[in-house]
Amino acid sequence: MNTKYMIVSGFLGSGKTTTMIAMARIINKRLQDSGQPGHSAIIANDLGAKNLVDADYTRTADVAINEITGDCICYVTDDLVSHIDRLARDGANIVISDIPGCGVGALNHVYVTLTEEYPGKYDLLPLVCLVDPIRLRMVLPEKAEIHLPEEMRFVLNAQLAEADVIVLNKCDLVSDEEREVDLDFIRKAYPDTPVMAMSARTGEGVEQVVDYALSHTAPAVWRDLGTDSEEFDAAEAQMCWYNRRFFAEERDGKNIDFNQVVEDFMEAIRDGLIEAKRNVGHLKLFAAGESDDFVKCSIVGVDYDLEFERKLDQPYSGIAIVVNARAVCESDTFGDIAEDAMDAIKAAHNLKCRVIFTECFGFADEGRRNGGRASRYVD
Ligand SMILES: Nc1nc2c(ncn2[C@@H]2O[C@H](COP(=O)(O)OP(=O)(O)OP(=O)(O)O)[C@@H](O)[C@H]2O)c(=O)[nH]1
Ligand SMILES: [Mg+2]
Repeated sequence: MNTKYMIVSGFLGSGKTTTMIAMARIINKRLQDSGQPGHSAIIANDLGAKNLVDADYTRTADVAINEITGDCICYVTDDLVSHIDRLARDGANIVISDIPGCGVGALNHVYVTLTEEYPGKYDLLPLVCLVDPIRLRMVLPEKAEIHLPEEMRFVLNAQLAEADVIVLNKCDLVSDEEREVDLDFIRKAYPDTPVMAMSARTGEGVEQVVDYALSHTAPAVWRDLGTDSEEFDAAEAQMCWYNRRFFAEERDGKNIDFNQVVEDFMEAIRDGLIEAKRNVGHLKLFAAGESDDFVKCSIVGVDYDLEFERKLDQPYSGIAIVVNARAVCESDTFGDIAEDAMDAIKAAHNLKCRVIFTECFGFADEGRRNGGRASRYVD
């Protein structure tokens, strides 16, 4: 039997990782309950280094996981195939992957390419695009101001336009009436696309989305999404990626509450962004303590609350922290904001910090492409 492969797309912080974990758990339980062999597995895809927050977090969820980092799955088809096949050799019969949250093009670059270059190799399940009700306000008729540049509307619309099924996630955050308004808007804007609603956090509606995905196949037919346009380039050019892993320890070796350190660090970055009049699509942090103790938290925009999915159960004298941001900000400005935030927690909590790695790059920054080769000479 062919391995099934499904892509979950959606804007930064729309809930792709949370959804993939929720879906994988449901599928695994169904397989187990029915005595069928196999399991589902996740491929976490992002730009930048390995061992990012999403992969570390997914590893805490007893779901098989593999990472594709450094590039979007849209441009590394052979790599994607080898990852799917490796997971399949380890017993996975359903593989779910995401694409980076500013990404558009999974339909044309992944599904259509797989169909052309590896015909019949996989059963392609519907391309699920998640949308968060608050982000949706960017494209609703009232075009609410949520402090993201105009070009981001283009990305959000293009993501919805390439979906085989659109899922309004985070329904727990809105009333039933608001949910109906949102669903109605999506149905009218994309009349040919089925629309569903769920909450990956509470689990409401996730079974139905899994049912839909497993009982349909993706048509995988090329669509013009306008990604060769100036608008798309302009949207991408405003994004920066920040990935840092560091070890923070209390200078006198005392055990301290690192949940408070994490909160102060995240809030300091938020304050810096507000001051610079910039925003972040998703700022996330993960740090693992002893055995299965960990802290994971996110902010999906400067206007949103800081959310802890989990807090540490016990204090520590030192802990390795990984922080990732996908921001709408110049990379050098974001780098400075993060540095200031780190200085602030060092002073407030008597910490010393060893940086294990940092990456901070704009999507279109010089020196990122072309194997990193870039130079300028001015007379
Ligand atoms: N209230 C609520 N929060 C959710 C839901 N799904 C995800 N979240 C939260 O939204 C934030 C982002 O979720 P992720 O699953 O990391 O989002 P993502 O799309 O994978 O983010 P990126 O990979 O950075 O683009 C986290 O704080 C989640 O806990 C939901 O259904 N309801
Ligand atoms: Mg994610």
